[in-house]
Amino acid sequence: MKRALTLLTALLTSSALTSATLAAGPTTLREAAGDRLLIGAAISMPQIEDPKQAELLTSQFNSIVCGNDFKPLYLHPKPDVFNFETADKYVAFAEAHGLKLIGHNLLWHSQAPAHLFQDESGKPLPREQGLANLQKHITTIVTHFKGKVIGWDVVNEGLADSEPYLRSTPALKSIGEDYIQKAFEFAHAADPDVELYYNDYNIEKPYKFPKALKLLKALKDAKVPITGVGIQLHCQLTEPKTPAELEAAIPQFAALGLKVMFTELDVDVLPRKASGADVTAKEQGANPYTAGLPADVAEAQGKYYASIFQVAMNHPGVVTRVTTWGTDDSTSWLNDWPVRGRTNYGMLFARDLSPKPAFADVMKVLTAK
Ligand code: 9MR
Repeated sequence: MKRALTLLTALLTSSALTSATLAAGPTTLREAAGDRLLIGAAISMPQIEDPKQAELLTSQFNSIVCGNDFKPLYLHPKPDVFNFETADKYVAFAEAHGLKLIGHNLLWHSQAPAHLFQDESGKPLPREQGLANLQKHITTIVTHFKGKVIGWDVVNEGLADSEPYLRSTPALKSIGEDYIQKAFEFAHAADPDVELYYNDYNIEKPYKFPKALKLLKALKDAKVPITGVGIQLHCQLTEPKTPAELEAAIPQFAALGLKVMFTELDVDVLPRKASGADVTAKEQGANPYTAGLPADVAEAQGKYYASIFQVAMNHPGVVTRVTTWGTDDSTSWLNDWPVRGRTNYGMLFARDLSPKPAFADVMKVLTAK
């Protein structure tokens, strides 16, 4: 009798809890997004090794991308050396926790080994040699991760900020303009099932959007196997026009038959001159919030974040993923770019991993009827 009573009490309590949870609705980003949107985070080792970080990651997010450890410099440091040891730890973590993994990246002008496209004196390799190196590089890496990543940023930041079209990179100088097309073709040949993306910053902005459209249209016209375009979205509170520009850009990318992803979202609250994410930018700048983020700034950041997620929700089936470039404020690259050593607050979670006002604002957007 006593046992039956205990059981009954337990049942009542658990069903009461369940209905309370149901009435309160989703409590995490991934629950709130459901299957409408992948919610991603860029991570590094601490996020999978530190139990608290890992708990935040796996409860809030359903996809990951490595901020650094999949880059060509680390996976392919020397012509005949490929190193998958660290990267494979993320694969194991993603598999253990049912997270989708995205590979970032196969080709970039930064964090890339010189041997791919330059001789020892720094001169561009002849086209045929550059192409052969690109093919080996991409084939080896994509084959290694076959069935383990859902998609690859195949070419990262190939468009120029100031020149009229493509960025002048070692790959461009060795192979020529079709290096982008070839990169996608080699990746597709190695894994016909994996999604392939072009990823860049500021391509929603008027100065760069036409270049992006030109490139993506040329790739589609040439029947290049590209699945989607990643708009990075390294935003600033002081650049409030982004959502309108984003709204306008998305249908035009979608009209080419591309999925659209917001791949590196953060909202910088500190003053900076550099727009986007030019890694070479270095500045001096104020560091006003070392003692904490003022409530009004946190509130403004929340509104900004919400407006970006709202744009994603406005394009169901087209915008398929929103990835924040980090998880919490302490691990964000914004603490060191473009000014070194500042206390920045670009993410949805605070340094103690608690949700910031922006988290609640994003949840409101994701759960709105
Ligand atoms: O988050 C990355 C940071 O830890 C590195 O120091 C930086 C080096 O270039 O790269 C960062 O990630 C970049 C990404 O790979 C491409 N878009 C811009 C990102 C921020 O620089």
